Amino acid sequence: MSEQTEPSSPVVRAIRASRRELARLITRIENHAAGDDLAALYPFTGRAHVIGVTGAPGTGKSSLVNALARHFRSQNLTIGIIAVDPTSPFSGGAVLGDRIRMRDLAGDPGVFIRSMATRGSLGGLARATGDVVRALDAAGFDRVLIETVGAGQSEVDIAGAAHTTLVIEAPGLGDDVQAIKAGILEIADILVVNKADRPGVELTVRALRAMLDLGHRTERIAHHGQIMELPLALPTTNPQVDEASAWQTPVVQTIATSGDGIPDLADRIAAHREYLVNSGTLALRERRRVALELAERLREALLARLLAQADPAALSALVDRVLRREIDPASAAQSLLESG
Ligand SMILES: Nc1nc2c(ncn2[C@@H]2O[C@H](COP(=O)(O)OP(=O)(O)O)[C@@H](O)[C@H]2O)c(=O)[nH]1
Ligand SMILES: [Mg+2]
Repeated sequence: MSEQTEPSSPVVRAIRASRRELARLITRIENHAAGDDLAALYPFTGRAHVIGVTGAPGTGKSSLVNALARHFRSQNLTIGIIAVDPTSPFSGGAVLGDRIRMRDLAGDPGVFIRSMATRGSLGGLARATGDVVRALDAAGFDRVLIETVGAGQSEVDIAGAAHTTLVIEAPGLGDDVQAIKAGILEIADILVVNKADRPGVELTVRALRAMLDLGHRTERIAHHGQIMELPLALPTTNPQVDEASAWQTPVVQTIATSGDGIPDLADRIAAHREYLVNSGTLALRERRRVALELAERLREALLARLLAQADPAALSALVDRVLRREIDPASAAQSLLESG
């Protein structure tokens, strides 16, 4: 990995020197037992370009991640891959097929692949994924690819950790305009129509372009299920981000299995990164993301503190009073706050 100076942090030295140590750290992150390590590695983050790859099952996300990873490797970039499948009860989802596809990458010291276990809540999974991204970033990987199934809130959550989000469609799956969820289009920085060797590809591309033309552009940040929407056209309040520099979501055709269209897709990803940096959007998004994460962590910590202080019997009595309609839930919460 491309790092010149020896980092002062033991955990960062360890994960840069040994992928076993990196794997162990990720396990600690999944078990919520990596607080000190995450604090120690945080100053070494902020270098990697994080790319989210989302879409319905079978659209070719794993194949695309594989093809992109090979392309980046040919440019001597190091790659971290995180596969998240919250819809699967098995850790890592359709791991068998993915493993076969990834086999050629797996022996490459410039590639690190990890499937995320799916224990706990989606919010917890999104948080853990964000922390794993930080670990891979601190470990020195140039690009981090996150594969996630578009099946609900999860892809929105996980998109919050990505700088550039690719939404994958395939002909025949998504050419019914109604089937393309508006929410998933909104998180797309680049729309990829994969399986461009299949019939109906033009139809899908046209449907997506029409939907893009319909939707007004908004700048958004997703975090743990919350979406803050701000109109991108805020030139008076933020001169760095104006409409002239607004990103036009491209529609790119690929054949992941043959590699057709992959160099073009990689160019678009690089262009998006450039746009994020040059327009000031990256700094703006990072600031919002940090503010949201801080608020979320504060909320959790305050709630935990309050519940730890509360007398369980009194809490239970309060629940009973709400059930008996003697007090409404908002007033009950207020009385807890005041007694705390
Ligand atoms: N014809 C064709 N098949 C593809 C293409 N990309 C992926 N596939 C196949 O589609 C199936 C699902 O791909 P996969 O990458 O597992 O999709 P995922 O579920 O979105 O990760 C596999 O059998 C792939 O070989 C493509 O561009 N063209
Ligand atoms: Mg997959």
